Amino acid sequence: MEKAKILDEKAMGRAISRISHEIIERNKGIEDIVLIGIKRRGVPIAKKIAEKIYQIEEEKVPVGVLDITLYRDDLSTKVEDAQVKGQDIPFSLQGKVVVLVDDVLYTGRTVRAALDALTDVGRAKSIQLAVLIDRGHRELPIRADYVGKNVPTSKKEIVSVKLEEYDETNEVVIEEL
Ligand code: 3GP
Ligand code: 5GP
Ligand code: MG
Repeated sequence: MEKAKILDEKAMGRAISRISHEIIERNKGIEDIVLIGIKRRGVPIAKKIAEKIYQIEEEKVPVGVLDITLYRDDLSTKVEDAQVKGQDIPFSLQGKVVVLVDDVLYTGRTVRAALDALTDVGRAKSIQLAVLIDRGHRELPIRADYVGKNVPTSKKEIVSVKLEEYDETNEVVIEEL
């Protein structure tokens, strides 16, 4: 059952635009920036941020991919853990500022696994986190540096992130299980 629209297409575009500006501002440019999207929906969001940064700075930032799978009892309740399934990072992380990008931040276990994986890939200068939606309920001491929208949720709710690449539309709605 659809409950509430959190972001429509325009609002999503504005959130991604703001995050892109914040990344540039906080890092005083984009010289050392690389983006890593977490599959699946973190990847098109990372690409949208890269496009926006290109519009603003007229320079390309590399975009890599991490594939991390969650193990849980079911999608709404207990997250067991997260494991790295694969990666496509065809550039060096040495000395880079890595901005991890995901659609939803929840327990933080996906990001923890991503940090582990990145440590194996190379010694980044620093790692930052950008998420479209922070729905709360963290189980680890992880927070995002860039947030499209904070959406307090109950654990029974699902944040449905729809992106044209997978869902033919760009919007975020909250659904009840
Ligand atoms: P996505 O990144 O393509 O959106 O975390 C891996 C996948 O599992 C995610 O894919 C996400 O959609 C889905 N997923 C994980 N937890 C939840 C949840 O609580 N609700 C919903 N709807 N999907 C979830
Ligand atoms: P975490 O590891 O922080 O618990 O969960 C983060 C990952 O699970 C994200 O990659 C995200 O895709 C997915 N996730 C967690 N909760 C939700 C949710 O409510 N909706 C969607 N679409 N994905 C979620
Ligand atoms: Mg995701």
